[in-house]
Amino acid sequence: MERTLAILKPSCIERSLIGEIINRIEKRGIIIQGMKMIRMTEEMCRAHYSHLVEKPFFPELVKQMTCTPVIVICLAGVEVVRVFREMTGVTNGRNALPGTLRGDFCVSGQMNIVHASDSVENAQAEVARFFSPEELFDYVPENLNFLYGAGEI
Ligand code: IDP
Ligand code: MG
Repeated sequence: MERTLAILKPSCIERSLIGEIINRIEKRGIIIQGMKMIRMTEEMCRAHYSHLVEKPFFPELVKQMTCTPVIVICLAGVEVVRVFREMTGVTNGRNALPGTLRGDFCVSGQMNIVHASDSVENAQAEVARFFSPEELFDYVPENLNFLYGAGEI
C-alpha cells in the first residue's frame, strides 16, 4: 500500500468543508492513518511548495496557507497517490471535473481547498515532513477484505 498527503487548506476550513472532504475520503474507502490540525509557517510553505518559491504569486500563496490552521491527513491505500490526486481534480477549480473535490466544492485556482501529493516520491517526502512516525497508525481496518479483493493488496 502507498501513503499520500492531503491538506485541508484555509479555504476549506473557512468554508466549513472539513466534514465534506473527510466524508468523501472515507466513503471512497481510503484509509486515514494520521490526522492533525497545525498552523503552517512560511518556512513550511517554502519546503512544501519549493517548486513555486520563485513565482510572483508565492508571497500570496504563503499568506493563503498561513491565514488559518490547516488539517493534514495521511492517507493509505493501493495506488492512493494517483487515486487521491485524481479525486482532488486539476489545480484550477473552474477547470476541475464535476465529481472531484475541487470540481464540486470550489471555483478558484488559488482557493482550491485541498492539497494532494502529485507523485509517489513527493508523497513519501511530504508525509515525512508533516508527521513524525509516532503520529502515523499502520492499523488494518476490519473491512479491508471488502475494500479490496483477493490479490489486489
Ligand atoms: P496543485 O495544488 O494542483 O498540485 P501546484 O502547481 O503544485 O498545484 O500549485 C500549488 C498551489 O499553489 C495550488 O494548489 C494553488 O493554491 C497555488 N497556485 C498555483 N498556481 C497559482 C497561480 O498561478 N496563482 C496563484 N496561486 C497558484
Ligand atoms: Mg502540487
